[in-house]
Amino acid sequence: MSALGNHILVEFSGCEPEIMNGVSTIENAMVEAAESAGATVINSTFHHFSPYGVSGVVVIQESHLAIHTWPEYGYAAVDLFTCGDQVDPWVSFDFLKEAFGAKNYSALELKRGALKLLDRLDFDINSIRSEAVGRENPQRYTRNVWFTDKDDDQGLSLRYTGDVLFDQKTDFQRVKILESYRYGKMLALDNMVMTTEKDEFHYHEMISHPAIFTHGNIKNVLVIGGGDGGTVREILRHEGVEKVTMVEIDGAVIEACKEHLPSIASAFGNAKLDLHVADGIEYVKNAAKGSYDLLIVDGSDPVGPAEGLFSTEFYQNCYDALNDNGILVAQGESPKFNEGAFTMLNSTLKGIFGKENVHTSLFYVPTYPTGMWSFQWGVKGGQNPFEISEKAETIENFVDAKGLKYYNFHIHKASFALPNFVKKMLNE
Ligand code: SPD
Repeated sequence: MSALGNHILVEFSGCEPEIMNGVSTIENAMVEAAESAGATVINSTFHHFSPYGVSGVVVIQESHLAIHTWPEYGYAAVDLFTCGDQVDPWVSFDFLKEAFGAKNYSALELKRGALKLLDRLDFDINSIRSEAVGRENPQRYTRNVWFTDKDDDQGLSLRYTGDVLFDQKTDFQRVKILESYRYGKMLALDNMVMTTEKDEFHYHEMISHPAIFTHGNIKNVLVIGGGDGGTVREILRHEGVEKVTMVEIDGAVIEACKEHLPSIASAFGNAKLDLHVADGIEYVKNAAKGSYDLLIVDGSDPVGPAEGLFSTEFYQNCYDALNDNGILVAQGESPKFNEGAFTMLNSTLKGIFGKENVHTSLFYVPTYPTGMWSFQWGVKGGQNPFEISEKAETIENFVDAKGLKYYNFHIHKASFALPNFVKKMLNE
C-alpha cells in the first residue's frame, strides 16, 4: 500500500436529465454504489435545489462518495474517495455509470495520503478502539431526503424516507406516492403536494360539508378531479345524497391511491358513486343543463392538466350544469402562494355568478406551501354561507356522529371571515 486512500474525480455526461434531477433516485444509487464496493454506509444527506440540481454525500466508514448534478446539462460531478485496500472505488464508478445511463465519462485518479510523505505517530489504537465499542450508534445510517413543493421564491419541504412507493409518468402528469416522516404517505402530482394521510381531512372536510349544510338539500353531486377519493368519501357521509358523479382525468391517480392511501380512497366502492376516468372539462361542457345541486372542482394547481380548470369557459359550463339552487365549490389556490390564480378565479366567478354570489372560505393545510388555502364558491340560489345559525345543532350532531376532525359549526362561519389583506385583494 503506497497511500492511505484512493480518490477518483469523475465526470459523467450525457445522462438523463430526469435522473439527474431525482434526489431519491440519486441518493439510492449513491448508497448502492457504496455498498456494491463493499463499503459500510454511515450516513447520507441529499438536497434538491430549485429549480433543479441535486447535491449529496454518502459518508462511509472508508471515507465518502459525493455528487453534484446539473440536469440541464445531463452532467454530474462525482467524487469517490475510499481508504484502505478492502474497498475499490472503481466498483462504485461502474455502478453509477450504469445507474445514471452516462453516455460519456472521464475520471482522474489520485492517491491520497502518500505514505512516503507521512510519518507514523506512536499511539495506542487498540485501547481507543475498545473504548469506542460502547459508544457505537446502533443505527447504521440515517437518510436525510426532502421533498419540496415550491415556486421560484418559496416552498414547503417535508422529509421523507427516500423511498418512492409509486412513480408513474402518465399522459397527464408525474404521479408519485412517497412516505413522509411527519405526515405519513403523500400523493404528489408533478412534484406538488396534493394530499397526505395526516392532514387530508382539513381539505376534504372543508371542500364538502360547508356547502352541503349551506344548501340543506343536496342530492345530486358532480365532482371534477378528486382522484384520491377524499372528497367523495366526505360527500357520501351525508345520507341525503343520492348520487355522486366523479370525473377524474388520470386513472393512475385513482389506482395509486387505492393501493397506497386506502383510508382516503375508501369510498370508491360506494354504490352511489358513478366514477368516470375522463376529461372533466369536456364532461361539464356536455353535461345536461341544470342537473346538479352541487358541483365540486377538486383539481390540482393551474399548471398541466388542471390549467383548463381555471378558465372562464369551464366555469360558465359549470354554472350551466348547476340547477337554480346549485352551489359550485372550486379549489381556490392560496392568497399567499398563488395570488394571481386566487384573484383571477375570484373575478372569473364574480363575472359569472354575480359579485354578491361569490364567497371565499379560508382554511389551513399544513402541507401546502404557506399553509393558507381557499375554496371559492359560486351560488345560484342566493344562499349565504354565513346564515346557518339555525343549523348549528344539526351540524354539531353530524360532526359528532361522523367523527369529523376539522369541520364544525364555528369553523364553518369562521372560514368565510376574511383577513383585510384578502378582502383588499378581492375588492371586497
Ligand atoms: N397545491 C395543492 C392544490 C390542491 C389540489 N387538490 C388536492 C386534491 C385533494 N383531493
